Amino acid sequence: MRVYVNGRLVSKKDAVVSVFDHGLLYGDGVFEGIRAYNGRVFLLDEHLRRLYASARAIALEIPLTPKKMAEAVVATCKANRLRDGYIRLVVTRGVGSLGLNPYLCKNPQVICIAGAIQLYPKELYETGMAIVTVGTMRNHTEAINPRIKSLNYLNNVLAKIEAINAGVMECILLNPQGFVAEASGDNVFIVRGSELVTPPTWCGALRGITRDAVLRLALEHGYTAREDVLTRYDLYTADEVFLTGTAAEIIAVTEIDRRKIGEGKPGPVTRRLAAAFAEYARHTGTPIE
Ligand code: PXG
Repeated sequence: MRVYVNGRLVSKKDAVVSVFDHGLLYGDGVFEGIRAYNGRVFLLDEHLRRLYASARAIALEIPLTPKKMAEAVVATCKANRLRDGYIRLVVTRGVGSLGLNPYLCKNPQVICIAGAIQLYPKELYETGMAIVTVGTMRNHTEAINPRIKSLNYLNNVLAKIEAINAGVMECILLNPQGFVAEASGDNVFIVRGSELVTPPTWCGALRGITRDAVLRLALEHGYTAREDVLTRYDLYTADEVFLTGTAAEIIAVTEIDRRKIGEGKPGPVTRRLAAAFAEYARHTGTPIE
C-alpha cells in the first residue's frame, strides 16, 4: 500500500505523523471519507468542497489548492490500483506546542489513504437493520458544529458505544432540543407515502454527500423530498426509514428502539432508491486512469 503524505507517496510504515501533531493531541483537523466505484472517484468535487468548508470553519488553511488535492486523491488511487474502495483524506493542524493555540502550528499535514471499506454485513442490506436512539446528544450547533467533519468524533464514538452495548450496530442521535439529528456516521431519512423527509443541517446533521445525492435521485424518481424537523414520533410512525452514508450507501432501518418500522422489512421506496443509487455511483465520478 502507498499512502500520500504531504506530496509524497510512501510505504505504509513510512506513513507517519508526529506525536506532537494537534490532530492527535486535540482532534484538531478535518477529514473526508470518499468512495471509488468502477474506476472513478465518486463525487470528488462535492467531497473537496465540504473538506475546504470544514477547514475554513476551524480556521485551518489547507496548503493545497482544491485542484492539487483532487490530483493527490487520484494519484493515490492510481498508485494503489484502486478501482473500488474507500479513500480517507485527512488534514491535521500539524505539529505545535503542548497547548491549544492552533496558530503556533505552521505545517498542516495532508494525508490520503486508499483502501478497502468495511460495510455493514451484506445480509443487513436484505433484511434491514435494527438501531436505537441514544442518550448521547448531537453536539449543539454552537459547540462543534456537526456540519464540520472534524477529527473530533468522540461524541459519535460515545453514541456508537451506546448502540453496541444495546446490541445493535448504529444509532440515532437527537439534538439538544430533542429533534432527530442523524446517525453516528450516517444521515437519516423517513418515508411517508411518496414523500421523503430528512432533518435540516441546523438540527445537527452533517450535509452528507450521499444525502444530497439521494435528495436529487428521489426527485428524478417521482418522489417529493424535503428537509424538516423530525422527532422520534416521526421515526416510529414512518412507512420506511433508511440511513445514507459513504460507507453505508443506503440501508433500510426496520427496527428502532425494538419497535418494528413499517412492515419490518426494507420497503419499496428504500429498495428503489438503493438500486438507483448503485447505478448512479457506477457511472458518476472522476476517472482514476
Ligand atoms: N453523518 C456523519 C456524522 C458522518 O460521519 C455522514 C453523516 C454521511 O455523510 P456522507 O457524506 O458520507 O454521505 C457521515 C459520514 C467511517 C465512515 O469510517 C464514516 C462516514 C463516511 C465514511 C466512513 O465510519 N461518515
